[in-house]
Amino acid sequence: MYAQMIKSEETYEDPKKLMAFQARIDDGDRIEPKDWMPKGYRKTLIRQIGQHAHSEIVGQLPEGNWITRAPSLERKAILLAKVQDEAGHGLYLYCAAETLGVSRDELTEMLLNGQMKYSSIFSYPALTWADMGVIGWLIDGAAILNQVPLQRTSYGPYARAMVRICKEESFHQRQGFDIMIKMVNGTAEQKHMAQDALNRLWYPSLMMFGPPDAESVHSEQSMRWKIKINSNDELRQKFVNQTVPQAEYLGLSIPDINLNWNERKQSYDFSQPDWSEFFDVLEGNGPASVDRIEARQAAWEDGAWVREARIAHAEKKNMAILAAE
Ligand code: BYC
Repeated sequence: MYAQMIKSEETYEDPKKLMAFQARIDDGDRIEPKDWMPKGYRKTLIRQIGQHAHSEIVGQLPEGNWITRAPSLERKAILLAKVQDEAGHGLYLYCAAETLGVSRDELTEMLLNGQMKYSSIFSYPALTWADMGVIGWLIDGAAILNQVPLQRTSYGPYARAMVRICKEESFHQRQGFDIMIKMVNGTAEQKHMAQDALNRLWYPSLMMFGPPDAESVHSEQSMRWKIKINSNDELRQKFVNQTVPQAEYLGLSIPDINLNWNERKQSYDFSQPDWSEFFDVLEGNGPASVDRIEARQAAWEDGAWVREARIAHAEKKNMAILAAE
């Protein structure tokens, strides 16, 4: 179905319907699953919501790997709850994508065969316990900045999924910052681990917001349709402005010699990440890219019996209903 949509993308759309649709968006109307929508709008949403869902699910892997090694029972319970939340976020988002006529199985297939992406940040490994702190502090912090405006996105099921997700992300961000506070007030070795995690994950965190606006192929149309509310660069700047004082509070240094408060802009000047590295990661060449897809592939194969059992159960139920009629 999704493949058919891509093929028919160029086909004619009634200009009157297109204009009426844009007028609804401009008026701030919510678009619901049964409403008429341009093929490009549907396709963009499937791409963005699908990739967002995949990011939540793949995003469980680096943290899931640390549950057994969490330093206390309390930290273990908190991390477990957080990782379970990410699974829930993935499920809300797959459900929102399904309202657009694509199945979760199709989306998963596209992740596994490389047709669909997941957030670049999860192609980096989590090497120490301090990475759990930085993931919560920076990665969930970046996710909140990106997702809070998405609560006002034009597609109803996506906007509603975001409301619950954002509440949980706030807890995730705080637990990450709490780990960082503990680490920086611990031994010299713990503080060093915290700084090292920040050094490794700072630029990958900046990449989460997507390429610079000038290279963002989808932004203009997505913003016209209010699928996206802010540009990639706007959110990246907001993230830097928000994070620098937090790093100062922790007594950690952002690994950027060009970081400077710009009085005129009332914002920080900062160095851009290495964008060639970003595009390379998107091609599947990140340090943990192969591991991530292999893990998802194994999970998909391990879960085959559950899918088969559910289909068999549904068929049995339908037969019973038919027999009773
Ligand atoms: N990683 O035209 P652009 C989480 C792709 S999970 C990978 O600017 P767009 C969490 C982009 O897809 C949070 N790919 O695109 C989970 C496009 O390629 P395609 C995940 C990226 O869509 C567990 C191309 O680059 N959040 O927080 O207008 C534990 C050109 O880009 C990335 C979301 O998914 C990237 N970083 O803007 C802890 C938020 N950036 O598709 C935490 C929803 C760009 O044409 N998504 N690309 O092949 C969005 O807001 C937007 O899709 C983006 C990109 C801002 C990410």
